[in-house]
Amino acid sequence: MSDAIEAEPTFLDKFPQEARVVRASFLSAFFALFLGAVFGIIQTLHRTDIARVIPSTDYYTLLTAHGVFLVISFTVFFLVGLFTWAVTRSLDRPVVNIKITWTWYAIMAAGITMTGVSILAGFTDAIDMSADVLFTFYAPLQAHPLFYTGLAVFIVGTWLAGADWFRTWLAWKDDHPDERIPLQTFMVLTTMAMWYIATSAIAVSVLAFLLPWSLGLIDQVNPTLTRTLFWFFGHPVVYFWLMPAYMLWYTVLPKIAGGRLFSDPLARVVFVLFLLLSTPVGIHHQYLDPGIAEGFKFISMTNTMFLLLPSLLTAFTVVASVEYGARKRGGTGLLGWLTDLPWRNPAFTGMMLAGLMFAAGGFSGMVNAGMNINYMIHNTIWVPGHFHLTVGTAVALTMMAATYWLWPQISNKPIYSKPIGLFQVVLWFIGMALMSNAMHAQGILGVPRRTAEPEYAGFEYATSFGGFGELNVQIAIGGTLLFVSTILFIGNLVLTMGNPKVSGLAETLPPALSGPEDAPQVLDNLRLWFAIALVLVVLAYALPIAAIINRGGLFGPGVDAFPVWLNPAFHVLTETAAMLVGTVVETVPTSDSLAGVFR
Ligand code: HAS
Ligand code: CU
Repeated sequence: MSDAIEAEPTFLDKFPQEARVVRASFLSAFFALFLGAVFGIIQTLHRTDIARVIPSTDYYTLLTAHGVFLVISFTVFFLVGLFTWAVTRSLDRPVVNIKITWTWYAIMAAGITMTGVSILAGFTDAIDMSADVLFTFYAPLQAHPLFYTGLAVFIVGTWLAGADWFRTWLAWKDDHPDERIPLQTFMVLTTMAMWYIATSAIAVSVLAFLLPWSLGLIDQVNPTLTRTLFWFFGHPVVYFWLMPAYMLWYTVLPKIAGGRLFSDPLARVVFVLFLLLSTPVGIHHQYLDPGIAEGFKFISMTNTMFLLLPSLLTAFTVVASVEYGARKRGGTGLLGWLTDLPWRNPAFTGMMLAGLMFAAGGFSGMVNAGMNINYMIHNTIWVPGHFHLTVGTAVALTMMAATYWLWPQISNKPIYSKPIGLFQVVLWFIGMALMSNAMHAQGILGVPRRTAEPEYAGFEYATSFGGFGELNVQIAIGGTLLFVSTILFIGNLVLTMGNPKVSGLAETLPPALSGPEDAPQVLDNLRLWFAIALVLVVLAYALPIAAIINRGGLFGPGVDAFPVWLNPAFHVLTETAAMLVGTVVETVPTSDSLAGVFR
C-alpha cells in the first residue's frame, strides 16, 4: 500500500481545533462517569446491606450525586463532543468560530461544577450547603440556590452549543443551497430542536419557581406544577441521551459491521418522529399523581404508545444494516450470518450488546407506559431496573463502545488494548443483566426505589421464586461488575492517552444503500417539524397546566405571589385560564361522564 493511501487524514489531521473540543468534552464526560461509578458502587452495596461505608442519612446525597453526574454530566458532555464531531465531519467544514465553541464548553463546565459542589457539600457538616433533591429536582425537595444556578448555567451552555451547530450548518447551506442536509447533521439539528422545546419548561421551573423559592424570595411553590414542568422536560431528556446512541447505531455501527446503512430516509423519519412525539408524553411519569385528571393521563399514554414507533423502526433498520454487512462478508442462512460479524471488535460488540439490552429496556418501558400496569411498578425498584437498561446500557455502553472507534481518530493514538476493551463491554453486559433483572424482579415484589433501608424491620417480601436476599446478592454482584467494567474502560483510555501518535487511523463512513435522494424533500423542512412539535406540545400541556394552576395556585394554594404589585396580573391570568378550561369542558358535546373526565 502506498504512503499516500496510508496517510489518509484523520479527523484530528483535518480539524485539529474541533478535535480538541471533542476530546475535552469526552474527558469531562468520563470524569463524571468515574465519579458516578464510585457513588454507584457505594450505593449498591449500601442498599443491599452488604457493606456500608456511609451513614444512611447521607444516602440521598449519594443518590443525587450518582444520578446527576451520570445522567446529566456524563451523557450530555459526551453528546456535545459527539455532535461537534458529527457536524464538522458530515459538513466537512470547521465550525464558524472556535472561540464560541470553547465558550459554550466553558459555560457548561462552570455550570456543572457549581451544581456538583452544591451536591457534594451535603456530605460534610462543615459547609452549610446541600442539594439532596435527586436527579428529578422538583418541589417539595429543596436544594441550595447554587444547585439551580449551576443547572441553569449548564443548560444555557447547551443552548449555545446548539446555536453553534445551527450556525455552522447555515454557513454550509449558503455554499450548498441545493443539497440535502447530511444525515449526521440532520440528526444533530432535530435533536437540538427537541432540546430547545424540552428545556423551555425546566427553565421556567428553575427561574420562576425553584430558584426564587430556594433564595427565599417566595415562600412557597405549587409542587404539582413543578413536577409537571419537570416531566415536560424529564421525558424528552431520555431521548436527548438516546439520540446520540441512535446516531452511532445508524451511521457508525453498519460501517464497523462491514456494511452500509439500510435506509437514510427511514433514519430521517425516525428523528423527525422523536422531535414531534418526545415532549407531549411527560405525564406518563405522573399516572399516580393526584391533581391531574385521568383524561390527560390517558392522552399521554396514547401518545407514548405512538412514540414506540421510531424505536421499532430503528430496531428494524439497524439490524437490517448489520445483516447486510454480515452477508457481504460471506454470511449465510437465516441466523448463520450472525457468526460473520466482527465480534472481536469492542466497538462493534459493545454497541450490539447495548442494542440487545435496549430491546429488553424498551419492553419494560412499554410496561411502565400502560396506565394500569404502571400502578404496580411505580416507585418500586423496577423503574431503576428499566432505566439502567435504557440510559445505563443502551446509551452508556454505546458511548463507551463508540469511544474505542472514535478516540483514535480524534487523537491519532491507537487504543491501548482492544482485548481489554472487549472484556470490558462484555463485563458491562453481564453485570447489567444480573443487576437489572434482579431489580425488575424485586420491583414486582413491591420493593421500593430510593431508600437506604428497603427491607423494613420484621417485614418479609412474599416471593414466588428466589428469595429477597438472593435478589439482593444479584444486584450487589451486578453492581460490582459494572464498577470494575467502568474502571477498566477508564484505565484503558488513560493508557491510550500515553500511546505515541501514529498515522493511518482514519476511518470513513460509507453512504446509505438507499440515500437521501430517496427521501421526500419535506423531511428536511426543519421549520415545519419544529412548528408542528410546538403545536403538539401546546395541545398536550396547555389544559393540564391551566388546570393545575387553577386548582393549586401558581405559587401554591392561597399564597400571594411575590412581588405583591404583580398579583393582580397573576389573578387575571389564572382566572382566564380557568375560564378557558371551563369553556372547553362545557362545550364537550357528549355525555356528562366524558366532561367529568377532564374536569
Ligand atoms: Fe423510560 C421511566 C416509558 C425509553 C429512561 N425511563 C424512566 C426513567 C428513566 C427512563 C431514567 O411510561 C425513570 C425516571 C424517574 O427517575 O422516575 N421509557 C418508556 C417507554 C420507552 C422508554 C415507553 N426510558 C426510555 C429510554 C430511556 C428511559 C430510551 C433513557 C435513555 N419510562 C417509561 C415510563 C416511565 C419511565 C412510563 C415512568 C415509570 C414510573 O412509573 O415511574 C420507549 O421509548 C422504549 C422504546 C424501545 C423499544 C425497543 C426497540 C429495540 C431496539 C433494539 C435494536 C437492536 C440492536 C441490536 C441495535 C420499543 C431499538 C440487536 C442485536 C442483535 C444481536 C439482534
Ligand atoms: Cu418517560
